[in-house]
Amino acid sequence: MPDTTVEAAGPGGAPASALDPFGDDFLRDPFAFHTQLREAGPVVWLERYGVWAMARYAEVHDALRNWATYSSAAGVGLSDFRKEKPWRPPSLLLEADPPEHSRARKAVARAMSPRTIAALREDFAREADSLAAELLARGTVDGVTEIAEAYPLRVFPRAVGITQDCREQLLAYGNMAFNAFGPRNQLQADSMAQVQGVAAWIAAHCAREALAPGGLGDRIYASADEGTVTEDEAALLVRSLLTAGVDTTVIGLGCALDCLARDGAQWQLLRGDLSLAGAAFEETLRYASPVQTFFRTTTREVEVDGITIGAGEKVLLFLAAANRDPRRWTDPDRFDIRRRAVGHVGFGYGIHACVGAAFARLEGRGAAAGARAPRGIPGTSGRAAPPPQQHAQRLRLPAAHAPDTRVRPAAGAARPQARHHRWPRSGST
Ligand code: QZP
Repeated sequence: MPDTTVEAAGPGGAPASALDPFGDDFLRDPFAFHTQLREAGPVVWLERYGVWAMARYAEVHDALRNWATYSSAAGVGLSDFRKEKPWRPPSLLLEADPPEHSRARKAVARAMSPRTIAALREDFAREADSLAAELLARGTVDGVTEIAEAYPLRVFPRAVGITQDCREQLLAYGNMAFNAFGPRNQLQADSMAQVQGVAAWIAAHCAREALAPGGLGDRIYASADEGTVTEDEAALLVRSLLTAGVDTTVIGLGCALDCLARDGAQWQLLRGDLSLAGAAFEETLRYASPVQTFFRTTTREVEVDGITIGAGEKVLLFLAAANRDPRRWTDPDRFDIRRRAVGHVGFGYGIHACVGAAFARLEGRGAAAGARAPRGIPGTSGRAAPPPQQHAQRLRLPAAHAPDTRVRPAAGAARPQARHHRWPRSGST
């Protein structure tokens, strides 16, 4: 693919790139473009949007660590909250800096304490086993809708304490939230149109009365009882759970299935040693980066490797490119569940690192327990790669472009096959 990098064409002599990280080609196969961005330099000017990009591990990691210079309070999408009105009241968690962020984070972290997570383990494992049994009894299933979507939607609502009947709302709302991180285009407008009405449903289900006692949602209100957050803040923090808790794990599981379906040897390895389940999920996060990018906004002028980034500028952090930076990883483009994937930035890093990571890992490992099922073998009956779609993250696609991630029972000669589909995700909303 032609390299669009132009040396020294950016501000202050920075390398500039014409790549559009929200464009169809890029979103269809982001990894194909990451090398170009990494090689262009430690920091690159993206002409199209007038923002900076970092795609190397060291710089991404530094920026994530340095929250005081690389702020989240102006939003972590392309839109600058200081100049544009956000589509909803900003998240107290995602779109905030210390000290406000610290207070909010504490309330959520408390609600998802290690003890709470440990208490969920059995429920998650049981649900995985019963889902696996049901699916095996049916034969061929769609891995994206019937595993990657179905499993989180079985365990998440009960753990949080909201109604089990929340599928369409949570999927539509997550879809909107993630599309809102990208440019104002048709995809964003369509998501917004679909989410009308759902916003009210979400707000209603963030209320204390709507949450089952003892669930994660209710536990956030414990901080309101103690006065460390207000009742209104507690509701917004529950909104964070509902926004961030479903799409992310659905995509994560979809990516895991996708990786394993493409590589029969890795799948057999996992089947042969289920203690690799945690490592397989971690390697999926490194290799596939379900959340591909995030912005920060500089609070001051900062110099990065001789290039000066001005104050108040947007910087796009390519988590996915950092996760495959050859400066950091050996054989980075190889999916290998035996590798030590620790240190990946798939969950971010620093003060904003995923607060629900333990919850997500529980789901990742839980779903891998499905590998215990005696006959399950993922294979994909390869439909052609879907047409390009615009999206802020590597997340939803309209149903018409859903990949075929069918999981077949292993009958006789049936073997896992690596096939050519790109998108471990259907978008049924
Ligand atoms: C989304 C919120 C991958 C992250 C962007 C997921 C995410 C985290 C937090 C929120 C939303 O606080 O609403």
